[in-house]
Amino acid sequence: MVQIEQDILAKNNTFAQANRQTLAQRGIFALNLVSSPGSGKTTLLCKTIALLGQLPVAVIEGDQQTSQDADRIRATGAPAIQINTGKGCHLDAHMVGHAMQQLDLANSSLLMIENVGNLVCPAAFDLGEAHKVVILSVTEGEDKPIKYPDMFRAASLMLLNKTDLLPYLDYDVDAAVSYARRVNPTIRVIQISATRGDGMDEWLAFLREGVAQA
Ligand SMILES: Nc1nc2c(ncn2[C@@H]2O[C@H](COP(=O)(O)OP(=O)(O)OP(=O)(O)O)[C@@H](O)[C@H]2O)c(=O)[nH]1
Ligand SMILES: [Mg+2]
Repeated sequence: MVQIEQDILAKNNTFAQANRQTLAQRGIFALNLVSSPGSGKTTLLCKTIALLGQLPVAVIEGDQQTSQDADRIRATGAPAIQINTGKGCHLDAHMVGHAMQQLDLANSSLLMIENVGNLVCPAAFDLGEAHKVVILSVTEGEDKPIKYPDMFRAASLMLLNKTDLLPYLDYDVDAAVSYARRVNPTIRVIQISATRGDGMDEWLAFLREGVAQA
């Protein structure tokens, strides 16, 4: 079992390295959005695309079935490719490399990859992204970072989403942040509401800064 896992990850890492090199050559800032199902990844992407203005953005969508999320992205006017993983629970770097070839990626742009919704499998797979961004919504409970630590350890940024619902919930934001920092002391946290727009300025500044550096 250990041998098989090492072989799969080694092969993935080779493809991830190739993706990373292509992205670096073209000045593309790529993010890998990971979370449990329904935390608001696609909602956030649609909102982000609407607010970004002139900055070109393309999206790779990962789900087990359907093209619903890619359809939602295309409705905003941004190019999107849907990858269906079938029984698979995560995207891998080989799939993403193919999708990158099919997408008409602009130089000096943003590439957002929405991974399959779950807090386990996507943590282990490098896609060649600059950062993993984990989205935790306030309806999921404060304790997810310590129950699924690999994902929160692998991410550079945690977006705490659906904060518009806080008045209706018994949710301790400080506890959620401190659990995240327990597994990853350097993780950055931005509180957002993808539907209402809270926190979008800070998130957009992070994206613009990333593209400028890429
Ligand atoms: N109240 C509230 N609801 C939100 C927010 N963001 C997303 N939602 C709702 O949460 C539900 C799931 O949102 P999606 O964007 O489809 O979530 P997702 O993470 O893309 O889901 P999967 O792709 O299935 O993993 C939808 O009903 C959204 O309207 C938010 O900031 N506040
Ligand atoms: Mg989605």
